[in-house]
Amino acid sequence: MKMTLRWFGESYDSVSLAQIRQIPGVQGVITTLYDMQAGEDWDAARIAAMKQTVEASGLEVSGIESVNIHDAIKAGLPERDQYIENYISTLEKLGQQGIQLVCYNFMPVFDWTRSDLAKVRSDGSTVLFYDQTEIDKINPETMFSQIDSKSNGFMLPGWEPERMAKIRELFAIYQHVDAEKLFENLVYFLKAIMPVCEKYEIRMAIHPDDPAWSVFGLPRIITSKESLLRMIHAVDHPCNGVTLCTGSLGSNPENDIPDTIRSLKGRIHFAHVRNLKYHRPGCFEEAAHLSRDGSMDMYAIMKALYDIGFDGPIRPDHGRMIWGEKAMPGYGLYDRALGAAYLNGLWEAIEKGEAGK
Ligand code: DNO
Repeated sequence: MKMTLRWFGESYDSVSLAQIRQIPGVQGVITTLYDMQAGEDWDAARIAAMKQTVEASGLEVSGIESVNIHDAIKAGLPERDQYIENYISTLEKLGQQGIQLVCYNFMPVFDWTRSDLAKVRSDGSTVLFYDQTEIDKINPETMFSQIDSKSNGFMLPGWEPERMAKIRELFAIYQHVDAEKLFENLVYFLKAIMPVCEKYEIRMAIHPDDPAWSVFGLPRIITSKESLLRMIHAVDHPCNGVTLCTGSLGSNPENDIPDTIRSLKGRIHFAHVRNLKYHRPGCFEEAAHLSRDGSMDMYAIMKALYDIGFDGPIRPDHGRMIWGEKAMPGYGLYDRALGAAYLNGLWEAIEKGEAGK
């Protein structure tokens, strides 16, 4: 595996490349052109400049998170083909720069959802928190303004103001899109992009829905081992793979993550590894990465990745906000650096334990 950190670009991130370079074992960043709207065709010169900036700091661009998918593609509207053309053109330009991993999601309207971005824990840190009973009390617009007001002034991934200004329109286009239709639209999209992925060996890595169930009545289709297997079999190409996100899949405690990892051997192209603490069904907080701080067995997760021979990029995921840091919720430096060090430690122990057998 290759340890990486997510980085939003110089104009958007409070964390610098120089800081990331000093986290032991981190070799690259997972980045994006953060101001690109879903559906836009990315500019080749900007991709090249981004790559140059990253490489000048001694790191590599290990992948893109995300090239977002326009809602016309997800909803299967007549104009989807134009947006798919743009997507293919963007992949072409990324491929020409040797960038060969793209993370994306297929969640309608929203990306990830939380009811609180700064829940205070007993250790004094703040964390992202989800409580379905809170979500049930509000409408999508209220949730957006709550999220926006707690974002520390940062633009959050998936919560771009442009997108949220059109929230009612967005809900309207999904009126006749159920889970089956959404799945068909995903397959249509993947079949269309596979040739360009094959040409440049770009690994597409779908991010699971977060949380792993329907929110505000919108269909969600990437929520379990079964749905991930269905999706990789529907377009059975090595470039069609998965971002194994433990926090998203793990929002449903019935998802057995080590077992899911083992069943996806060869098709996990990217991993987001973090821990959660369950409070009750539909309610969890994002714990520190350490197993005993939350509900997940992080050793078992890393061991499963090791056992399937996972050699792609991995990144610690959302961290707690600690030591007075002011950063985008989930994306500060300190707790993610602790997470990277911990995951590296687990990996070294597994590797040496296996070698000594
Ligand atoms: C949240 C992230 C997601 C993820 C996208 C991938 O912090 O895990 O926003 O990047 O769903 O497209």
